[in-house]
Amino acid sequence: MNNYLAVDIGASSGRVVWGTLRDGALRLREIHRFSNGFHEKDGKFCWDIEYLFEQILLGLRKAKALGIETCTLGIDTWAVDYVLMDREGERIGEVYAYRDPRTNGAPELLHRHIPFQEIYAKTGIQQLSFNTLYQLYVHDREELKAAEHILLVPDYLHFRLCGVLKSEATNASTTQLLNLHTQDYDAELLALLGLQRSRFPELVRPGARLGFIREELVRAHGLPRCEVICAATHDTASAVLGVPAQGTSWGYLSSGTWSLIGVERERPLTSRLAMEYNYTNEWGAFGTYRFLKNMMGMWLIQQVRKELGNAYSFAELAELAATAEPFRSLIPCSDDRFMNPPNMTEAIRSFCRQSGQPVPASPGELARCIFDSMALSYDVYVRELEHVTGEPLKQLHIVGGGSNNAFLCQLGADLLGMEIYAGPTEATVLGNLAVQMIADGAIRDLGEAREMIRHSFEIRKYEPRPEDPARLKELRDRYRSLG
Ligand code: LFR
Repeated sequence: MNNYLAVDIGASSGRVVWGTLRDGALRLREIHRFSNGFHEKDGKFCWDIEYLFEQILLGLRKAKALGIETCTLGIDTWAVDYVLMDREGERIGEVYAYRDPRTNGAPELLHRHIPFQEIYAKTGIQQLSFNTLYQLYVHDREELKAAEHILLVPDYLHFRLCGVLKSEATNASTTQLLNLHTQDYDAELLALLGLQRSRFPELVRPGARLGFIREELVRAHGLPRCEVICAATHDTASAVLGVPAQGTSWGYLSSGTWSLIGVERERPLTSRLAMEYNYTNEWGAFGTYRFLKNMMGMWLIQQVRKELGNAYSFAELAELAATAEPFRSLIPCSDDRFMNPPNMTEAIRSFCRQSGQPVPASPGELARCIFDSMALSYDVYVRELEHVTGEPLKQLHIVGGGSNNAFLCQLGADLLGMEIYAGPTEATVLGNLAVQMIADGAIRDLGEAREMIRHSFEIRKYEPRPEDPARLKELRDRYRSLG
């Protein structure tokens, strides 16, 4: 029996999970869980990359203590953020977090040199001001000049573990620097940044075998003998692999700190409408593309919960929301003002105040405002998605932590008038493991992996309850009018 370890690090937490295949079922055991978050340092918002690396080593040590002597390992993390490294393999400067406000206004500056339409035609990537393209554009020139290598976070962690320099394609596509036509970094965009192609390692696809963890690390930390395999290193790419769907006409909603809503396609879609709606074509594993859009996700409630002194669990906040008055106040969830405000509760209240709505006061009212608004934005985006692809969706799969929120899942089903399948929570870990298992020959292909996930984990079905069409229209109009 082979041991597969998934390291999955999101913006708010990370885990090391042990996966095995037994009697045709996939089993998971969480070995190590740790918190994550960016912190402010000298006015910059940064990730603590050394801490994250230590947590991986700690997880591996725990794996060894559980009797794992040999294994494969795959890493996935959030996207777009990068590490600069010099010739000697030393990190240069801090690792900026994508919520750092330094990229506010950066797209407008860059678009003076190249219009967004041209960038979109090349890359098919949605405009988000924190994309690596814009981050590098405003990065300190001296630091950038000194950098021999620019590595996305998982690529850097791979390097630290096994000394191999590669650029994993699913994550690299989120840089907004990959050209869909040449399938490599785009020369013109690199030239605009003043960077040579050699600063970025060679692209590799999920499933590539990177090598074994360095002997000195194994000895110094008491680690298992572990081969690093490139997972789909962008967490969203892994999450979508882990969607237990069958057939056609399904959409997904990967619900974590972000809500990523979209469909899987075999070809990118870069039509004018796709650009206007700002849909992205992120590269997936096994020749797929994720045609999706980012919307603000659990970040809103995570922040409010923190500001309530962590006095309520997420489940309690959902229960309180369920008893609060519905659709009393709404916010445009994905508005920039909610990206990284000094105080989320205040940002929500002040929006409601300014837009003449009742100001949510209690925890239940705040949670209700967030969940109502999120469910309404699912509706807006699913309608857009159907319009732009010309293909109606029959069902939506919600995976990730948000799939546990029964209140929000039901609300989504009601507003969308569509069946929602919720779960598994650990889709990202499962997608990460699936790539390793396929690389290993233990699973044939993605279809088999999804089938196995479907049979191994509980998936809850939410049927839409009838809604009054006039009320639905009123709600949609109200939500769209928020901007
Ligand atoms: C989700 C995610 C999104 C990406 C955002 C920033 O965790 O990876 O896909 O747009 O974080 O990296």
